[in-house]
Amino acid sequence: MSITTLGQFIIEKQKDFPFAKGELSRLLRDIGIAAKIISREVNKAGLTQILGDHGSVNVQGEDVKKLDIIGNETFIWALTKGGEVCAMASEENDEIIPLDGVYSKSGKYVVCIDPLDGSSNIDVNVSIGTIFSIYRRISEPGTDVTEKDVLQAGNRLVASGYVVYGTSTMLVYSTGKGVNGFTLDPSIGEFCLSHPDIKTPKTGKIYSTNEGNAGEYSEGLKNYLAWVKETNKEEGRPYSARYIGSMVADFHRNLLKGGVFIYPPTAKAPNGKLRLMFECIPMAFLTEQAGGKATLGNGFRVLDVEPEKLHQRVPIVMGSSEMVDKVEEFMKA
Ligand code: AHM
Ligand code: MG
Repeated sequence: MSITTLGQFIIEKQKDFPFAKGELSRLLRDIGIAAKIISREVNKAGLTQILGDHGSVNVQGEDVKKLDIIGNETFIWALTKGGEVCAMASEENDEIIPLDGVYSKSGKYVVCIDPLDGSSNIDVNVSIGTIFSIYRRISEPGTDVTEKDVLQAGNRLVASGYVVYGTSTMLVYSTGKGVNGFTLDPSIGEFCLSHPDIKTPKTGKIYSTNEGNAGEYSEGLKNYLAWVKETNKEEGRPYSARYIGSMVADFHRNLLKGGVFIYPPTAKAPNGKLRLMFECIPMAFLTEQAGGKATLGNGFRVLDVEPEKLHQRVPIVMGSSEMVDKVEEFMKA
């Protein structure tokens, strides 16, 4: 048989890190397990009353949990059991979450997650995703973990990835040696390598932004949006607008097909909407690993931003390198 499961791939790739003791491999395996559980919950969500708002009670009298809470709890459970992680930070929690597993205090790693990104799409059966990133802790293993362990720039990232719950469930990740994608085969319950060594095209025909906000965009960006529709016809045809409103799904499509994703500052969100730690850094890392670019829209690399707050937001322009350059050219002008 010629399939490679995620578990087999992780073990094979451990060779790339000669001093590795297997902790990161085990951690990645635990993330794979959490992803499978969340995928199962997402797939049956409409049948088991876990769509919609948290706070209601189901027919059995049990609390109905929102999918993003299930996602959060699943990660906390999987990473606590694993023992490689001393703390987690989640888009769902204001503060970092020290993990209280038997081995957690001496765990070398911290993990940031957005357990269910694109939440507005949950109730309408449109793709959503999970985003994760892994850092080596700064404090001594065995001591109390602090927010500083989590607030690290993306250029110190050990690994990041996402799971997209789409027409099939896929897990895509990188440990800094390229990007690989795995599709969940429900018949055997395994993620199987389906997209080895993903490289994003240098250019493409897709732009992804919430154009409903365009009235609040900078003049430069408005001009870019006019150019993609009109002037750009010189290049053959206008670009296609594609915006799902689930960053993971928008990102995944653009990664494979080529495109640019833009979430700039708006009046409502003067620093942009997307969170540095939970959304922008992990995706920027994957973009760069696939040969693309991710900036704040002014040439500054997302991975070089020194985080100040856990839930800090930043503007982002990311995707095919030539397309990012073009957006920046307009934004500078
Ligand atoms: P969420 O973390 O609350 O789900 O919000 C993040 C999502 C991203 O997935 C998506 O790119 C963006 O919000 C869409 O925002 P908007 O509706 O403002 O375009
Ligand atoms: Mg999110």
